[in-house]
Amino acid sequence: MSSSATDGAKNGKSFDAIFQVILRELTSNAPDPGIQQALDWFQQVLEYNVPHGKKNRGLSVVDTYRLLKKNAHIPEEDDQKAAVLGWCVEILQAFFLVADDIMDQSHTRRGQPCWFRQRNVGLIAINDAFYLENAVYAIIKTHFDGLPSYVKIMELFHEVTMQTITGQCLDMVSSRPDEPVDFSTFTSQRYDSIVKYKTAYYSFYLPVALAMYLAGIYDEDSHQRAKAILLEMGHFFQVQDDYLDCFGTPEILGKIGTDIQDRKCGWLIVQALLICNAEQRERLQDNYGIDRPECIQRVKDVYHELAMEKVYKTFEDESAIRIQDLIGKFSGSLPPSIFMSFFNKIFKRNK
Ligand code: GPP
Ligand code: MG
Ligand code: MG
Ligand code: MG
Repeated sequence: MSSSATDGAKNGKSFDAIFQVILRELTSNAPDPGIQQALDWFQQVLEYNVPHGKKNRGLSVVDTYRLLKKNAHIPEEDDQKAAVLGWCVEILQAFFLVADDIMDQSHTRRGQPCWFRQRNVGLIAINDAFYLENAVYAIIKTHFDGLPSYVKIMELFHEVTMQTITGQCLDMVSSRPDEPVDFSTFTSQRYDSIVKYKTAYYSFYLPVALAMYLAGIYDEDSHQRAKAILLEMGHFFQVQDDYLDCFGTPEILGKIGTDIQDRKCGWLIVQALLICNAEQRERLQDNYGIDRPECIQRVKDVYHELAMEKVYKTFEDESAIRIQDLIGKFSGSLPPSIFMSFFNKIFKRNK
């Protein structure tokens, strides 16, 4: 095994070990014995919804922090702080996913039934989402209160949550169940705003910005540069998500696509509308947003006629060149490896 692979395995293990620490902090020793049942419930919420994903976002906090520290010795305590922040990002993500699956009426997530579909959960999942969101601030207080980075970290989580909620709002109001679906609103500009806000800030800028704060990098110029690069990567990531929703393998992806029946303003439909002929547009108009297998199939038939898989592959290759170019030109005083390492985690993914 190469030394970086050995490090990777070690990172993975210690990262998982920190989750157990956080779990204990959040759910044991109720300050009032009267709330112990809530803590026991929340432990199940955390175990079911937090640790079973790819952990790209969480691990990126740790990886970015180590790359920023380059060869300097990192005290064990600081390394653990990066892992704590990584788990905070994963818990924030769990909050979004629990809520998003209710809104999108999804069935599976990470290879298991969506939390709200579990027996004995249902609408309690709404409160569980709030519980997850607020756990982030409890963890940050436990581990960062009194440190110079505390307020910046807390404000960043608040700001990014607001951006994500704004993006989710755009996503939801762009797919309202009006009759008939209004394709004139499915523009590239609308799409760009949805994905920037609902995905890119929290999935890409947040993990790297947290690592930068931890490494003592607060200057506006570096943060603006990181943001420009990472929002570009976030856009690319959500295009992948939209493509995989239709063309991915549910068993590998761990979730079953719902974008067509949910009438989402997603990448495939926006691109298809740009290149289809009048007859194909009519078929899309008649079938998009209807939750019946034959209607979903007719939309997929048009996607196949338009060779959307090929359109996507071209977009993927062009994006890789554009993003690598941007990293090369725009990293400023930040090591380009922090962006390349994140990009390599997601490029050509199938899950
Ligand atoms: C991804 O959308 C966006 C989110 C998960 C953010 C949700 C934000 C909230 C404030 C709840 P998606 O629906 O395409 O994701 P997926 O395909 O994973 O369901
Ligand atoms: Mg959604
Ligand atoms: Mg969804
Ligand atoms: Mg999706």
